[in-house]
Amino acid sequence: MMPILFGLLLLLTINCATAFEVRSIADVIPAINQPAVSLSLPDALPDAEVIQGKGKIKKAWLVFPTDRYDHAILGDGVEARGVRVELDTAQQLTFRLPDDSVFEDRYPRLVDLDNDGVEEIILVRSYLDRGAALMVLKITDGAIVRFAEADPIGLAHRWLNPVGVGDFDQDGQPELAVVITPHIGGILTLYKLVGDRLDPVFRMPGFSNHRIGSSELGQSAIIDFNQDGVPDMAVPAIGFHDLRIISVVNGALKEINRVAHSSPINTPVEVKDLDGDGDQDLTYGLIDGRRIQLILP
Ligand SMILES: [Ca+2]
Ligand SMILES: [Ca+2]
Ligand SMILES: [Ca+2]
Ligand SMILES: [Ca+2]
Repeated sequence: MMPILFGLLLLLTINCATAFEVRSIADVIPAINQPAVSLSLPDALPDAEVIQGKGKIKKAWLVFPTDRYDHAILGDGVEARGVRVELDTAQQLTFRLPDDSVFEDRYPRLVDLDNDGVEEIILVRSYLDRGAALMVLKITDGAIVRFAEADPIGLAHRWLNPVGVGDFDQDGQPELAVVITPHIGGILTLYKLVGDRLDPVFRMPGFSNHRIGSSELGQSAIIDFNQDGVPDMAVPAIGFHDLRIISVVNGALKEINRVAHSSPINTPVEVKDLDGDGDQDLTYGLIDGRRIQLILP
C-alpha cells in the first residue's frame, strides 16, 4: 500500500534558530519497529529483543525468564534474571542477577560509556522490594561484571524507562537519560558515571515514555533537534499529546521546543532521515491514525 499524503498541515517557527515542518500523513504505514523476537536462542526471555552490536559485542539479549516479580508493567509477569552476549569471537558470556532483583526490561542498550572501544550494557534492574534502578554492565577479562548503578527508586513496583545516552551538557562525558515513574508523573533524570555509581545530575518533571502494560519501550528518542551539534531529548509530556524537546541550557534542563497534537502519541518515536537530506528527522503515530513527520532543516 502506498502512504496517502494528506499534505503539509503547517509550518512552525518556534524561535529564530529553529524552523521545522510538521507533516501529517494518513497512517497506512504498518506498525513500525516491531522487535525481532528471538524464537530460537536458548534461555531467552519470551519477548526478548535481540540487539545487534556493531563492535566486539555481536548480539545481546535477556535470558532466564522468571515470574518472581509480580509487576507486569511490560505486559506480562515474566522478567529476566540475566543477560547474555555473543562476542565477535563467537564466545558467549552470561551475567546473572542475585535473587533480590530482575531485569524489568526487554533488551540491553549497547553504548561505549568509558571510551575504551567496547560497548557497555545498559539495563533496567528492578529490586523486588525497592523498585527500578538503571544499571551498567561491562565486559572485563572475559566476563560480564557490574560497572555502575543508580540508587533504586525506593519502592517496589516503581519503574523507569531509558531515553538514551548523549553528552547533553558538553562536558565530554556521557549522560544517561531516563524517565523515572513514567506512569505516575514521570521525571526526566540524567545520570553521570561517578566511579561505580550513576549519580542523578539533572531532573525535570512532566514526562511519560511508556504506557502501562505495553511492551513498547521506544516512545522517546535522542536527536539534535535544533541542529547546534548538541544532542537533545524528544520525550512526550504526561498524557502523550505533546512531544517536548529538552536540552541542557546554562546548566539545567530546559524545554527548547514543544510539538502539540490533538491526539496522543501511541507509537515509538523514531529517528530517521525522512527527506533524504542526510540529517535526521522524527516520526511517530497518533491514536487517531495520523502519522507525524517532523522534518528538521
Ligand atoms: Ca566501554
Ligand atoms: Ca556530558
Ligand atoms: Ca541540539
Ligand atoms: Ca532529513
